[in-house]
Amino acid sequence: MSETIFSKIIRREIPADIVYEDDLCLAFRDVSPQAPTHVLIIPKEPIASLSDLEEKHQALAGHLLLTAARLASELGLEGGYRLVTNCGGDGGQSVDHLHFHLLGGRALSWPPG
Ligand code: IU
Repeated sequence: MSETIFSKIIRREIPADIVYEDDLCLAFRDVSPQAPTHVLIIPKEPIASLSDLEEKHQALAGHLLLTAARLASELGLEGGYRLVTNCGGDGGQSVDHLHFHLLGGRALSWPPG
């Protein structure tokens, strides 16, 4: 896949407010927050979207979800939160590097637009 701005964030070529990093993933605050807490959790491997995950990514996919749940706790989202990934055009995906939005800090409505 072609590279996105998220690869530049991973390499620290452009700044981001990073809240967590390990060998497999990075989490940083969204530049356009849609809730008091809005963090993006991304794999370091440049996978385009959820639809591009393969069997070999099983452990990585689990790691991303577990990291999101742990960050929600560490960021104080005891009242609840939402974890969402937009996939493809109709899903509203604008950056073609898999990312999970962790949103919380206010009551979130449903369904999304
Ligand atoms: P989407 O699900 O692909 O639409 O989400 C992309 C998100 O990436 C969106 O919420 C942007 O505000 C966010 N973002 C960012 O945090 N930093 C950037 O440099 C860019 C996008 I480009």
